[in-house]
Formats: sequence, C-alpha cells, structure tokens
Amino acid sequence: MFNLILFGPPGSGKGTQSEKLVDKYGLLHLSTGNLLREEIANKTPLGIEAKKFIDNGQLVPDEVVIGMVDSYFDKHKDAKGFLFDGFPRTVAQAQALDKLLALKKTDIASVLALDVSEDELVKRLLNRGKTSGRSDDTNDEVIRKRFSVYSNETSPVAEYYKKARKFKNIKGEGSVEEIFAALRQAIDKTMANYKSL
Ligand code: B4P
Repeated sequence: MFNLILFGPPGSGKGTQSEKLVDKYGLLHLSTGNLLREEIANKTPLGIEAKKFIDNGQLVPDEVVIGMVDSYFDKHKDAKGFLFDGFPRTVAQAQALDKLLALKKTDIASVLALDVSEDELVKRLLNRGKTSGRSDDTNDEVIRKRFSVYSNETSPVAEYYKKARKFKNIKGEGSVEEIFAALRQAIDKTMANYKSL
C-alpha cells in the first residue's frame, strides 16, 4: 500500500487537491470532514453529536473520529492506498492511525502540508460559505476559532511527522493547477524512493 496525508489549516485546499490526487494516483479518499458531513446529513446519532462541535469550530472528539476511520478501513479492505484529508488532526489521532496501519502491515509514506496565509484562508472560507451552506464557513468568529484550534491542537501533528522525517511543506497559494503540479512532483519523488513495510 501507499498512503499519503494531506495536511493544512482549514480552507488550505485539502479537499480541492484531494479530488485531483485520488484520480491521478488511484488512492482512496478518506476525508473525515466529508464523512462527518454525511453523518450530519443522514441525522445519525454520530452526526447529531458531531454537529455541535463543528458548528462551534471545535474538533469532534478523537474516539468518534478514530472509530469512524476504523470502520471505513473495514469497508475498504482491498484499497491499494489511502489519501487522508483532514485526518489526523490531533497527536492522539496520529498515534491511532499508526496503530491501525501497522495492523494492515503498512505505514504513511509522506505528509504534504499546504502553506497558506491566514488572510487568504479567511477569504476562501467566507467565499465558500456563500454557496456551500456550511454553517462553519459563514461566521467570522467560528472561522477564527477553527484557526486557534488548528494552532493549539493540530499543529503538534506536524512535529510528530517531522520527527519521523515524513513531513514536506508545499506552497498552497497560486492556481489550483500550480499547487497540484507541486504536489505531484513531491509525490512522484516519494514514490520513487518509498520502500513499503
Ligand atoms: P474539513 O472538511 O476537513 O475542511 P476544511 O479544513 O474546512 O477545508 P479544506 O482544507 O478541505 O478546504 P477546501 O479544499 O474545501 O473540516 C471541517 C470540520 O470537520 C472541522 O473544522 C472539524 O470540526 C471537523 N473535523 C474534520 N476532520 C476532523 C478530525 N480528524 N478530527 C476532529 N474533527 C474533525 O478549500 C476551501 C475553499 O478554498 C474552497 O471554497 C475552494 O474552492 C477554495 N480554494 C481551494 N484551493 C484554492 C486556490 N488555490 N485558490 C483559491 N481558492 C481555493
């Protein structure tokens, strides 16, 4: 298997680039944000619980997210690799992911982090909020809260993968195609040197 993580703050373009990357590399797209929004749309108990956190700009509790990822793995046993989008968002999630992948005798090949300035992120999210109907994108205060959660709870995940020498920064500003090209270049290089477990 070949597994990648697309990392970055809210609105950095993880969802946008993931769609293109899964097409190009034949990986399965695992977006915890999308999975949570599906649960919310279906009004499942998990979705009803998760909505309270998402509407406040907070992270959904680790055990909920990890359980959801675990059952996604169960449903996709034949995947040749995963592209993790928006997961892991805490160090506890990163440790749980390592354990789940070890059970599958695989690991993370690389973490690609999209760098975008905060001003640009706010602009993108408010813009998306006009059409997406996403409650977490329309309120300036909730957006600011998401950034503070990112810096307190999610940025330590970058350190976790830097220690494992798997972390790579990618310029996340420019056209979607320019960023896609930079990601492809980094992934092709990783693939050429990657030794699976
Ligand atoms: P996510 O669904 O992961 O979404 P995101 O971080 O808001 O956005 P993303 O980076 O994917 O941006 P996109 O491509 O859409 O999370 C939502 C919420 O779910 C979280 O806040 C949290 O509460 C919860 N959650 C999810 N995962 C969790 C976890 N593991 N643990 C706990 N809680 C979790 O791009 C944004 C906008 O920019 C779009 O409108 C796009 O068109 C535009 N854009 C993209 N690229 C651009 C470019 N190059 N130039 C200009 N605009 C661009």
